[in-house]
Amino acid sequence: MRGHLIVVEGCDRSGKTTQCERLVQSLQEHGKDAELVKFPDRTTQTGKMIDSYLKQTSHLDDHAIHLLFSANRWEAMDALKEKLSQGKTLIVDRYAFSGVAFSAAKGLDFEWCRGPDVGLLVPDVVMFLDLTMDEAEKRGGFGEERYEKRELQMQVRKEFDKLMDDTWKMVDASQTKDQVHTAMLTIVNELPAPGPVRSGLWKETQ
Ligand code: FDM
Ligand code: MG
Repeated sequence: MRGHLIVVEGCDRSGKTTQCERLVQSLQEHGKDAELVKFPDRTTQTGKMIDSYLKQTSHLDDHAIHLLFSANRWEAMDALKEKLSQGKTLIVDRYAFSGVAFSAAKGLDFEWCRGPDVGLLVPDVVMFLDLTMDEAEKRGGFGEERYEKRELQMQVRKEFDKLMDDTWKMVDASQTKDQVHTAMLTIVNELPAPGPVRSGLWKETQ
């Protein structure tokens, strides 16, 4: 049986990365073959360009960087597909939803933003770590990277709202780390057995 493709989204400071790591560890401890995937993957050629853009050591046109983020996902698809069919469950820290939310928040056309990711693997579930901006800021300010600013993050949240549908699982990220972890683990454990790997993002309800 193939593994599940589990996407975790949320605004900055929501605890995504910490929780994704913990989820993978828990699943492994329970005997599941699970692996962490992170977008952007900053190690590849496109990833290095993205990294320098985010660290503000390079400038790129908004459309160009959007396409690079998408290319960074596309170049990973064959490998992810292979892993899923080998039975690996993939926990994916950000995906095309972040791609659209951040670029649209900067002012790019929402529909245009969806275009490059049409056809990506369809996740079995999207979990959204939900945290208000005030709670996010209480967690100790944003960092130095390009998008780590209150105004933009507020807009990103609005764009995420447009992408959500009733298949998304909202997780209250203001809970303790243990509570968030338990909520995420429960969602994963309740997923139905997966059917064949599905390509074709956005064509369904998302
Ligand atoms: N980001 C992330 C995008 O703008 N588009 C994308 O497609 C993806 C995957 O990159 F500000 C933004 C979101 C965030 C930044 O992400 C780096 P991490 O999770 O902080 O590394
Ligand atoms: Mg970050």
